[in-house]
Amino acid sequence: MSISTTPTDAADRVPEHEPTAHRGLLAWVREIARLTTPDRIVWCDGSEAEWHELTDGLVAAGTLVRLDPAKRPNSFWARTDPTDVARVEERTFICSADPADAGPTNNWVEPAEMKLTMTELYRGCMTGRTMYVVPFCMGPVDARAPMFGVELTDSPYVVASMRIMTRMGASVLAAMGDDAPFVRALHSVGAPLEPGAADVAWPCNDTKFISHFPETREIWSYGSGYGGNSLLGKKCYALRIASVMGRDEGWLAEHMLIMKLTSPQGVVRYVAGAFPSACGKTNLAMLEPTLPGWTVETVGDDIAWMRFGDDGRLWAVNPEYGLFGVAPGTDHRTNPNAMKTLAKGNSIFTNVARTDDGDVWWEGMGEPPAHLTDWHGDDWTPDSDGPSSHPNSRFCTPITQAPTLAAEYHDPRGVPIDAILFGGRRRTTVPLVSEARDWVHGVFLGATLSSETTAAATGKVGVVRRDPMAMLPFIGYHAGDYFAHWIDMEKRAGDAAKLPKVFYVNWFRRGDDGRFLWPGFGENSRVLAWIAGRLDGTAPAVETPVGMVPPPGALDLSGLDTDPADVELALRVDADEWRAELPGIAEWFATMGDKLPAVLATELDALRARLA
Ligand code: GTP
Ligand code: SPV
Ligand code: MN
Repeated sequence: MSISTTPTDAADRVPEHEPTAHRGLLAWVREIARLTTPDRIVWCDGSEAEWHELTDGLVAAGTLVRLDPAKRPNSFWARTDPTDVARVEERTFICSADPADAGPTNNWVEPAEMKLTMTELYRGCMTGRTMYVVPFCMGPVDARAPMFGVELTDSPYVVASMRIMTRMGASVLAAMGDDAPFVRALHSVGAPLEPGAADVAWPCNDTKFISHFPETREIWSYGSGYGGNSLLGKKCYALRIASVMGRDEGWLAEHMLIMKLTSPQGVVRYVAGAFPSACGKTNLAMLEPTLPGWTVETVGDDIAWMRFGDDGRLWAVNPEYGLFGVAPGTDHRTNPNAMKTLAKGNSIFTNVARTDDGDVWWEGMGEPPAHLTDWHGDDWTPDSDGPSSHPNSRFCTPITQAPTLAAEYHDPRGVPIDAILFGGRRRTTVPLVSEARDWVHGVFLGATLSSETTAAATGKVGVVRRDPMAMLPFIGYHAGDYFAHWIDMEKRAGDAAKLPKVFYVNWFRRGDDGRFLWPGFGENSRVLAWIAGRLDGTAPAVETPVGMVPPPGALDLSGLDTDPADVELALRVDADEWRAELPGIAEWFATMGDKLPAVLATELDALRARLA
């Protein structure tokens, strides 16, 4: 890292102290320094030395606790303020010039008004702190058009996390040259430190804004230090801003895992999957198949950027460099490959529990130890009231450590997608797997996707809501325009046969007593095998009102110890349950007004007719 300036003259220093000649960047850094008045400015180079300096400082500040290096090399335990634990959707804004461009699914404030409000919040907000300049690139730096961003932040925790989650530092800054366009991402925890004042381990502010200015490709975030609120390359850039870029330029930025699936015969298929937050993307992306002979390799676990190749196919790139995964439920039985990734160290664990011998623990990781320090920092025993770890506690770890990483991960062209899965968390109604009849039907399935809310966002958990393409909190423009953009992909493809086939999955259907009807995790390979069979044209399917499903015997259940009756229930399409869905879908579509593509209204009518 290089320290370029001191407080008093932060704004006016000459460029030789700054490791770039990028005028636009320099001007912006000085402008923000003048506004936020940090004590110093640090240009991050992404080096090992910088990582150690940052993490040592965070340990000294009490934000991080170093874990036992013998168990967790170069790894740290973090606890947040108990009010700063997840994305804040009600404080997230799309500040498009025209409110119609934000649509019915986003909060909107006029951009000038939002900037006025936030400028006053930012004024002096970095007093007593360091402003870090974090140059980063979403996706490979050697891409034809590398997707640069620079985050200015006063949180060293964010810097350390960005080093794991993105390609970051001196090499990116060099690649930006002196005039590359970049997304301006401004972040502050909103906790200025007056001279002599004591800091807290997790500074943040009760006032929070996560604002996006789509026309100018800017992000302004204030008040939160956590996850998608503060690691601005992730949801803010790679989904909300990038979805607008994709609308303007003819591509898709999606909340999707990307996997490479290889059959026992060696046939390779690339599958993308959109499931809402905390609904199974990371687990599916790293799956250890229970079906012999099948292999799953990981390209991405959360975000996919999909562009048409010269061959007319949709090629997907994972813009991220790390995994920011849900900790609870992750275990050697459910996701052994995540456990192996974490065992290599170099990770930050946030809001999990710490064991007395310097390791981490969370719910679902085998038997609980007799004593833990929980995510509040309190003593915890198996008799304690609440869970030891926050339900949205996370591990942050380099994706390159995943034993399942596909070689194609590094390829700037990405991988050609054969199938898109949509999936949600539904106790009832939605069958284990179904296949769309065609592209428009597939878009209809995505546009009407529903799921129970999870702890990944603040608010009530377990409430069924529409979550189109698992993008409800992330579509950076009008959802009706977004659906039209998806529909238009068929025209863009030229040859519709080259578009991915679309499937709808639900790993979370339950029996009357609340038990999962399908064992999930590695057993999901059985569903993937059927999907691969559909792509090959070898697997049978039967028509139902909601799509095509595997007939009895079509799923390979050999060696599965789940009751076959449960599997049958998991696959069931119940016309009564589906009829009960119709008013909700109609209501949802009505919120799109005249922006709802007519073909989707036609699909709903057709579904209604098939269920009658
Ligand atoms: P985000 O990172 O928030 O976008 O979440 P995600 O979609 O990557 O979800 P993830 O894979 O982290 O899974 C979330 C939770 O669901 C974890 O507690 C998992 O253990 C659980 N889970 C994942 N896959 C399955 C499954 O197939 N069956 C069941 N029952 N639970 C699952
Ligand atoms: C999600 O909520 O979908 C996440 C976690 O992947 S966060 O980065 O906080 O958005
Ligand atoms: Mn996610």
